[in-house]
Amino acid sequence: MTNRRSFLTGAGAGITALGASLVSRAGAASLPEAPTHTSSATAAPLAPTGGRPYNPVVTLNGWTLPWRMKDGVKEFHLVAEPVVREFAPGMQVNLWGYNGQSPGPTIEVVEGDRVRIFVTNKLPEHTSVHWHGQLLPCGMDGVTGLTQPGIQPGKTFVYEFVARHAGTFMYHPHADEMQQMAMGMMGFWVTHPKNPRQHAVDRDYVMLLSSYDIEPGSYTPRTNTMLDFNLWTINSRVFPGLDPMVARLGDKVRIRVGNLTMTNHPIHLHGHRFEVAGTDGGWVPKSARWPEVTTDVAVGQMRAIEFVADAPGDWAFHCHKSHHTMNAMGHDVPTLIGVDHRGVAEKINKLVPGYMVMGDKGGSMGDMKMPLPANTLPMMSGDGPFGNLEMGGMFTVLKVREGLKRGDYSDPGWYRHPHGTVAREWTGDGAEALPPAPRAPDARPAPAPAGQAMDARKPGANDMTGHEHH
Ligand SMILES: [Cu+2]
Repeated sequence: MTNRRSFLTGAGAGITALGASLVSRAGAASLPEAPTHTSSATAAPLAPTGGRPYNPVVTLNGWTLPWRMKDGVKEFHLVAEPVVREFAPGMQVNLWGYNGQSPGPTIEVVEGDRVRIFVTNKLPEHTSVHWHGQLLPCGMDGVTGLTQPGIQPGKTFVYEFVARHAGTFMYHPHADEMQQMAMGMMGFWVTHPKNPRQHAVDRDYVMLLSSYDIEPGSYTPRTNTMLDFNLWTINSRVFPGLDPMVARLGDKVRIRVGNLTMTNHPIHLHGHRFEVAGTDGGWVPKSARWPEVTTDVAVGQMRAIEFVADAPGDWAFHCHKSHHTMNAMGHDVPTLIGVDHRGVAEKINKLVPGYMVMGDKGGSMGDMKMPLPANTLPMMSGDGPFGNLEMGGMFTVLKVREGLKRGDYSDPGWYRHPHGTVAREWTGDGAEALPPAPRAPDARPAPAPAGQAMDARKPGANDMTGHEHH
């Protein structure tokens, strides 16, 4: 829902271009209006409304901040404020963000633009904004105490600099960072090249990684957590709350990822090979790129990966740390694989109604349907075309389809696989005889030949190396 505190005319998920009359009216005021956006749907790319042309990006489950031109300067207005963000249907979280949302809106400018950003603080404590990766005058760098005093509640500060080089950047506070970033204060920044054909791609997705520690059933992150986060988000959303990334077969696709969590994330794409084409330091020369299917995005880093979407299908895109593709859970659950607790649950159930045993068959928790406290999400959920999609957290799907319209980002539904191209249960014999399945050599010591039991093997010692349970 787009709030009319803004000068933008919100149409559903999209942000439409500013009417010229609205711009000139806003231009008359000294402080630009601060558009706000509270929908968690992916907004359509915001085409440039003036200045040099560029190919706008798409912020997954987010939006781009409109601006106004004043005397040749692009003016933006960010409002730091408490927000409510839906992580996925069924879970609302109290965060801090910008202009109605966490992450804040993406800022898009062109190399060489002079940019003026007004920052109003509606938080209960001081803040500042650091423009991560920008080459700018030191006093515009946004480090509280070092380059400026904190912006006190109710105050507005102005930052102004020239966006000197094209690339992938982010913004975040440099004031009480541990609290403010743990509460979701961050946003994406893209500086487009002066020549829109340079580094041009057909689809350009942007996302920030952040993490939260939210006790199931509660609404506000615990901000003093150092490492033990339980919700791993892309643009403050978790699967199945994340939209798919859509591409037309043959499109050149860029995905820009920034990491503002406290650990690294090996980002993995199925079915394609990509290259890291850019970092927060700039573009990687073509001769220095190598093919990858996973790239690690370390803390405080940004990576822009590029590939040709040449394989139709629904391809998983996710962090490769398996705990990061799960939603909130208790991490102190013991491993129960191989433990035979037949009958145990029934006995405990007599004492503790609702008790259930986790994971004795390997523990596909995605299939467990247990009652959840209010305002939390199953660890792994999501309905796929073949059943339960056992994923949460930093997971979404790249949907590559033939014949999509340029600029069409709507979800094309699940992939229709050509006949005979889907893994299936083997039921046949004869023509499709099952090949032998050789076993790894037995590492256990060979049993002594009969009648020569000379070595002092304790009875049952052999069992210790096996996995039998009695
Ligand atoms: Cu991760």
